[in-house]
Amino acid sequence: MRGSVGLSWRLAGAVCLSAIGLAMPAQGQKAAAVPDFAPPSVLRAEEGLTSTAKGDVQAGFNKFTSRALRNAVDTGKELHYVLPIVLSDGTIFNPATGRNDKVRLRAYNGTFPAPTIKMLPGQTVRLTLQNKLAPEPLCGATGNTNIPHCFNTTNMHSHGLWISPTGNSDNVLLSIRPGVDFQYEYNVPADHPAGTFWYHPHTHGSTAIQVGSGMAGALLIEGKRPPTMASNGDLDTLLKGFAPDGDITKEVMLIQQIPYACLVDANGKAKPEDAIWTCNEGEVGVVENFDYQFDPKAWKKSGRYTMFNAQVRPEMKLKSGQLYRWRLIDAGVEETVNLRIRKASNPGALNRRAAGAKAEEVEVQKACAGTDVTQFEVAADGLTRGQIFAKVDNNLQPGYRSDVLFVLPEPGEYCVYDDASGTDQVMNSPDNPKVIGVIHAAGGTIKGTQKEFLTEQLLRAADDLPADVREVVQADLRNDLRLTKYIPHQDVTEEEIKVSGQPQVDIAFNLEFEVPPTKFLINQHAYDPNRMDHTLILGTAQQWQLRTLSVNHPFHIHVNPFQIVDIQPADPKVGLSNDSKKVYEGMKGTWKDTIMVNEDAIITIRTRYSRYIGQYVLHCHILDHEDQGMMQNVQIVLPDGQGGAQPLGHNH
Ligand SMILES: [Cu+2]
Repeated sequence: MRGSVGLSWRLAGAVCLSAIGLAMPAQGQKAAAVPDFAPPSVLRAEEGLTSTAKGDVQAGFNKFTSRALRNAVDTGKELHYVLPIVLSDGTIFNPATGRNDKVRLRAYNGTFPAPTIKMLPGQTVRLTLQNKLAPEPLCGATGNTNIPHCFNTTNMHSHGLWISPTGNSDNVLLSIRPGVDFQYEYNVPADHPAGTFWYHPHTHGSTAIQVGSGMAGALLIEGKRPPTMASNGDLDTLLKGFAPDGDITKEVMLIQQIPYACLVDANGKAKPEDAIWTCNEGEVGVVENFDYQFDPKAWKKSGRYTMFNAQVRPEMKLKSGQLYRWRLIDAGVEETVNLRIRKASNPGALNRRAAGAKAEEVEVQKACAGTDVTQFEVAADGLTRGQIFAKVDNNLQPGYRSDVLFVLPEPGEYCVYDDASGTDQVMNSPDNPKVIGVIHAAGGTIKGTQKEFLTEQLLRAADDLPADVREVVQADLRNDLRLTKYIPHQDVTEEEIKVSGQPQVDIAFNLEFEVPPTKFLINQHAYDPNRMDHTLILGTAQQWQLRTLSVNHPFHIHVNPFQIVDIQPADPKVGLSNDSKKVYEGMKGTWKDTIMVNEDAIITIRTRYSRYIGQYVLHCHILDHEDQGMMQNVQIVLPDGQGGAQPLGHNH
């Protein structure tokens, strides 16, 4: 649980502790005990306003009266969350020293990991973001929008949600400066898919620093709509019996990489770049120096570990012979994780102090050679797949979500490791296998294969459905684990694209190194806030083609998800590399909001512009690339040839 030995977290500076409810003193530099593993806390909806306003009075702009809000919350129609951002003190376990390093990071709610936010389809969710970071009056002084800047300026992105991108909704073109509160209002439509989404800041210039500081949390839309003969339903209704205590927030596995560094010594003197990754007595790890901490080689040099729910190498206690759902959220900034779960062949060789490429690789080879645990993927980027896809190696990129079902087939220890193939796909730098978590499993042993066990469990879960729809769902499951009664979106057909009559949109990522500094480009341009790169027509469907001219980049677009229709080699004579074949295996036909674009691949996607108009962005989800220019503006306009503009006006 939070506050147990080894993981502690408190606010830096003079922010009121009681408002946050967290105040364990930081651990000293003694050897760290292994803390219990727990899911992120869950953000509780406020029953009234948190301002000092008493009774039924107006408390500021765009806020309900407290009585009206309480009524709305009580009836489940509205939720009100308050989410402060504060500089907070805590510790992170460092395998290299066996100690907990002290860190001081920007944190949502003053907690690490950030709390999970839960919503229901059809709800209005108010989220008051309070920027309590220090003022930065000189920020942005370089005048170049593509030089990282204004690290304490923020905003909120609800990654993957299909809601309005404008005004006080999922609007990432806003800047919330230090000292400013802003109440976002998310109108989650009643037909919104349930699933695993996430939230993080998205202000151009400070995104990498803030997400790298740990500012990312799970955003779950819980589904309670069973399938009927007339309509598809939420997968949650089939899987609800497998959630621990029936609570889907306990399925969250938030994956993060925090490249914290000790930039100054105990006397406040700046350290040389090659010394910043070692934190000595009296030093505090921070995420403040973009050039040092987001250099393409920095993560490797840092020796830091990928974390689950804000823990380095967590020790998880699970039951064998039981089905689990993990909602994997890759909230990392720039590291590829090939997640693999495997029985420890030699648990005695597990080494919590493994540090450095050699020791990490040796540990995996010696300890982790047992049976693979298959990850049965039921949803990609929160959207339920038409058919469950079995993976041994789960390729996760920054921004990806992967909902997987799995069973630990027998009692014992299991390695959770990053099965790097030699080169990190995102960073194009050397990478090695690395244990990032250990599972201790007690309980039963399954009969038959993992797939047979899964099929039997799901068939039984479907027994509760009314007879007519049960027959369809169970026939689907028996037909190689299909889920056609649970998919949220219909295929975008060739015919639909043709009828829409829109030209294909081509996207090409590129890096230019010739003249320093490196240029981060899409279609040969760096981001310009005053340039509209794509104008799209509401109500149409369109095909896009994605490629990269220099290194691999994960493509992400806000608001409307896309369907992957084709993946072709960039050079037909050479074909796809084995790496690309593996990365894209099983992806054709799936819906996603983020997809890795490998150098040797051309990816064709289709999307629909439904319901929402307004301006938003697409970008590379290596967030330091985004901050340096790898982003474009997009707008959806009305289909009247005027973009819905006022006659003689100019404001869309
Ligand atoms: Cu990129």
